[in-house]
Amino acid sequence: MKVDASKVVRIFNEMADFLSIKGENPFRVRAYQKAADALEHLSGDLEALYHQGKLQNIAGIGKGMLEKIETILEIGKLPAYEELKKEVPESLRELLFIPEMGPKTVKVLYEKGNVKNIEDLEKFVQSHKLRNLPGMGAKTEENILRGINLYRSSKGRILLGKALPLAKRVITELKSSVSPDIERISPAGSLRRGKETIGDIDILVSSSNSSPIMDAFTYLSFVEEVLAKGKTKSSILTYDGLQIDLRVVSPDSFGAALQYFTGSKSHNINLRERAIRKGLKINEYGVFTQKGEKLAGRNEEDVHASLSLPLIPPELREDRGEIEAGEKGEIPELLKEEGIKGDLHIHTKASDGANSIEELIGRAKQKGYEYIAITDHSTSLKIAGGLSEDRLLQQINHEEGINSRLKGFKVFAGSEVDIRKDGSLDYPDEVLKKLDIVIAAVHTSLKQDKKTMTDRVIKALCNPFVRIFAHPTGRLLGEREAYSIDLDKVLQVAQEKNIWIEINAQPQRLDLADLWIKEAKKRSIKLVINTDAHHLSNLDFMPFGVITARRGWLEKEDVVNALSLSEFLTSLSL
Ligand code: DGT
Ligand code: CA
Ligand code: CA
Repeated sequence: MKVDASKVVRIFNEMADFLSIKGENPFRVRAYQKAADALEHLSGDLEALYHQGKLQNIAGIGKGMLEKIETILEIGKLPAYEELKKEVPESLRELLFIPEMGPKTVKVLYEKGNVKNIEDLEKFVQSHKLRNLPGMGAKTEENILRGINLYRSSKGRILLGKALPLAKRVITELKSSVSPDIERISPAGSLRRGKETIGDIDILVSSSNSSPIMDAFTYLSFVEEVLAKGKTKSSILTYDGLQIDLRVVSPDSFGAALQYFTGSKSHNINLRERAIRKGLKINEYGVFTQKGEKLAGRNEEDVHASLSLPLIPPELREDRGEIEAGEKGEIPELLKEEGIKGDLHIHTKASDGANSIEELIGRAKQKGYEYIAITDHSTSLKIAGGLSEDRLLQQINHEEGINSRLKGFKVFAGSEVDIRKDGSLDYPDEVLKKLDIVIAAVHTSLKQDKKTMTDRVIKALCNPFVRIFAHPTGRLLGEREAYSIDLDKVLQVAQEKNIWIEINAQPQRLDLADLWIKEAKKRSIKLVINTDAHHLSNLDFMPFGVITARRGWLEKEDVVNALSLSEFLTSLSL
């Protein structure tokens, strides 16, 4: 059987965790992590690359790792991994996912406190036994308990940024293996609605011959386990622990099924009530009259039309007034991916990015952009290679030079300026005024109380040179909660001062979140969708930001970087 890269990635990541809990040499641990990282970003099929002898050229895969990959490809498993799994309890790994819990702590708690899993950890902390260990106090207890809650609430949900590429892969692979039997195929569920995290992936197929499709689905190379296999529905589990549900329906009810399985549940309930009020019945097979006459079912558009509604975009189907808007003919013309003309938050190797300005321009042009802003970190963010004033001035000069050679494309001189603890900015005004785009952002002292944080941010936004407030809540999905901040007040100031609020397109951030985006729009605040790229490939995060903007009901007019270069230049001088 074919071995998918995701299987090797999982084995290597687990090896790294097990070894680190055992307290093994950090270099060895790192070797596994690096190889897993490299394999995760592999372009091409693992086995094919291996047979072409191309794996050894990939950075991160050394000789030792190559041999291990070889073993897995040959016998389907790695003996060293099987051994480790017997030695270290599997549940200990899970403890590493709790913020504040490093491998050393896990090891100590296991050996000294017999803490084997999350439940043990919770009891251990609640009974204040943790305090007896060196370096641990009341603060650590609090942080760990908060971490446990965060972990539990996100457990089993994965990022849109991970689910979407996987779903696309499933669709491509199914199409290539059983295309004659597939009439139509589409994602459904929360994935189609573009939610920031996904519980399971739902895919819907229209076909009159389901069995070859179900066969192909359950034999996809990344299937770890087949949970169910039937004529109309099958479910699988992938190597990265993700469930995918595939439903096959007949072509004449595809539209109704797509509406039903896209949800959300509360959108469906509202829609059904509307149908009842009109004396109709709606289910996953179609829309019917009392007498059982079928009015619609083949296309989603017809399903909505039979209820006197325009097609409601999936991203709006969260029961947030979309049906009422449809009724009044007020469904917005949502922003499209092609509408984006630039990216205004990008790091280069001058700070903690990986690429040069020139490389980034190349990629941006390929995307059809007309401008980008280079926004490296400011001085005091030392860990992120923040630029001193001198280096920033040099960078501005360099950018001027580049611009003099460019036609129809512009690089804006920018900076992601740290908002210091007291709300002051990390460069003096004389420096800020030399920049085209000043982004203000919080990176440190994230645990300040709500009032202190809010005042701090507002003070920064009142600086006349600040244009953008980036990743406004600092959340990292599944990893770190938003810092406490009064967004209502911050938006009020943004509105007064014409500050653009960022929708950060990094899959872990998607910050500002959909509900607040909608609120910002209501107050006529402009938003800007940025990738915050630290690597060329991160420029590809843009679609996740666009989906999130659509979930916030945004149209082209609401988004600053949907302006053409000349329009954008005008808006800059306003
Ligand atoms: P998830 O997977 O937790 O991210 O969220 P969804 O929305 O994808 O939920 P899922 O996978 O349980 O079900 C997919 C869709 O199927 C859901 O959005 C709406 C529809 N659906 C599922 N169960 C029900 C139900 O009991 N009633 C109604 N009206 N719709 C349902
Ligand atoms: Ca789902
Ligand atoms: Ca599902």
